[in-house]
Amino acid sequence: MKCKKCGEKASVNMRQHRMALCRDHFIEWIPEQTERFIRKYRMFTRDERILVAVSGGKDSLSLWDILVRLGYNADGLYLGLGIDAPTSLSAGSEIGYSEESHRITAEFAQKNGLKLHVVDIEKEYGHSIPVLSQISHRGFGKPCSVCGLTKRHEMNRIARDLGYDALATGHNLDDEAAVLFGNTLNWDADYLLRQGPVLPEAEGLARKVKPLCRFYEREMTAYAIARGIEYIYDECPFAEGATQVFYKETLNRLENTRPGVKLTFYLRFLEAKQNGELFVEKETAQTHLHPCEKCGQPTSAPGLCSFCRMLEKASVPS
Ligand code: Q46
Ligand code: ZN
Ligand code: ZN
Repeated sequence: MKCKKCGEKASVNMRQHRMALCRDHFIEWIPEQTERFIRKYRMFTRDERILVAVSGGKDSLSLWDILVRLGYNADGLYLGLGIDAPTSLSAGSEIGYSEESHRITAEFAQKNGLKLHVVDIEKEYGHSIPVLSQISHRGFGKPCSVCGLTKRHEMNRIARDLGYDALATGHNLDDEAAVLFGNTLNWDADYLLRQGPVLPEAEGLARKVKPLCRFYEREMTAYAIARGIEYIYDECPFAEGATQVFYKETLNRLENTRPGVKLTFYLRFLEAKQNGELFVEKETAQTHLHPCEKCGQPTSAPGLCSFCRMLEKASVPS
């Protein structure tokens, strides 16, 4: 395989684009494409301040790297989830997942002279995510539901408190296609209507953007390696067995026989949504939101938002 741009030996072959590139052209191509997506979906401009949610994984660190290379004003936010010490919920989490991902993220920021905000959930709310999950009895023995709820709440809180214009996450095409697959299997109208590269700012909610949503996961791995970015290889010990992982594997099997199927699935969905051709006719849930009585973030539940209710159940004063 030869690089499409220079004819040298290619190191990344992208079957879905019928294109192969050498290392040097690949690490130029990724930011060029990202810039195209940022403009196409009107994510943000160079005058705006972006907060990148960084987990220490290849996607979020690559996203931060790309945005900075493109000249955007992007700071990082790391959430310390406390997924380290073994608890009864976490056999096998002895790798010190949170400690290691924090170290990697902090080193990346320092090496590149970037600003990183750190929120330690245990310091902020008295308990780590696995413990909060246990004592609030949410999530059927898995901390992912409390973890997701907490991450959304904290990312929104920091983005708004510190006056950022947009909150960027490193979701790639494999993530988005898996979520879309799940939402379609369940015909979940609310989620389908809200899924996309940009979720606009609304009363109390920061604008959320996903600049990497059209890149395959393996492209992001290739980018991180080609740029020499150190990232955490181990997945969160709780990720194993998650429904999303099963959807990803299913889509990968389809992709192996029909290269490009994942990209088409996602892009056709975005097109249909934009043209009003989705078979779901519902106002987005955001229309009936009001501020939570405790934290002020918008919620559709009466009184407290789900995050504050979870804290209350765990008897943590918020
Ligand atoms: S970090 Fe949190 Fe994930 Fe770990 S506990 Fe589950 S949701 S798997 S992206
Ligand atoms: Zn080349
Ligand atoms: Zn609240």
